[in-house]
Amino acid sequence: MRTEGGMAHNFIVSPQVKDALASGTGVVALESSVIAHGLPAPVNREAALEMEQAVRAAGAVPATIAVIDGSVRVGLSASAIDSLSRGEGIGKAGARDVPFLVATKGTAGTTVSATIRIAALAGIRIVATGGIGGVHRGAENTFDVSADLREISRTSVAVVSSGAKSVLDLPKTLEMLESLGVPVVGFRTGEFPAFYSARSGLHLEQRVQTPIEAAAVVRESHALGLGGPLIVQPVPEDKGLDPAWLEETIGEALLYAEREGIRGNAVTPFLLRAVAEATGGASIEANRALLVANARTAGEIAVELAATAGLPRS
Ligand code: PSU
Ligand code: MN
Repeated sequence: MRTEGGMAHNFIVSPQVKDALASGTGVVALESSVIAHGLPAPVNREAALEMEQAVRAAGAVPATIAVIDGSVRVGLSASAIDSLSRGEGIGKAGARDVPFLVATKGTAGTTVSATIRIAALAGIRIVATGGIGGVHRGAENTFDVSADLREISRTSVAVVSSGAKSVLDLPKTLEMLESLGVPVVGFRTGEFPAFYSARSGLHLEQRVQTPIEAAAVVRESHALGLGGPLIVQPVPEDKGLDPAWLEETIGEALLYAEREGIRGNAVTPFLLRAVAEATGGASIEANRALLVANARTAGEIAVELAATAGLPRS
């Protein structure tokens, strides 16, 4: 993929993203599994474009990442986003899936794990998403723990999310993030957000109030060679779901998934769809709102990171 002398032919950074990186403009990478599998049409396409717009409004340049016909793409055209939004036949790629996809000329939306690995290769330092993958409920039996966690821990790319998806076991996910040595910082919150809902009851020890403070944590994490950090911000207040109602809905979705024998990387998309149906689409509106808010915050942090790049560290 990356050759000694630069980028290989199957690693394509768009001209806009290339220019931004060269001129020291802030860049935010965006994942594309949420487009291909996380949200239904037409909201997926709308949300993808709104996220890009939110990054631009903050003064940074968006770089949506995907694998298309065997090429790793950093920065997508509107037509590429359109084809990912149609979803049918489009794979879901974690970091480990990328080599096979490139070798066989496949196409896939990239999850957080693949997106941050590719972002790091391209020299991008921050990614925005909705909710990261984590430790699934019942993982003590299934061993189902998202590759996002390990990848965040070994990749110095900041991730802005609304915590981990609420279908997961959030206390175990936080424990795992601690074990893996990932800094977890609340952005204007002292509580680990529960994706569709702002409240999880899980206390965060570290909290920042401004993009400048968040950028400082990102720089220091990277200086220490740590992964992440994971910067978490709650869903916008008017779109958040009631935590008790959400829990009830998730309980039903989990039983349904078990009855249907859903396994592997199909679990998360299946559960998100089941929750969307049970909430009459309210979870989709929450998801869209938090994606856009996270893109905006990541854009603001990227601008601060760019502003201070190259200065001597104090
Ligand atoms: N955020 C969303 N919706 C999503 C995802 C994130 O709002 O669908 C995707 C991300 O790509 C994340 C993936 O990496 O879900 C986690 O999938 P899994 O649990 O199979 O690792
Ligand atoms: Mn999994």
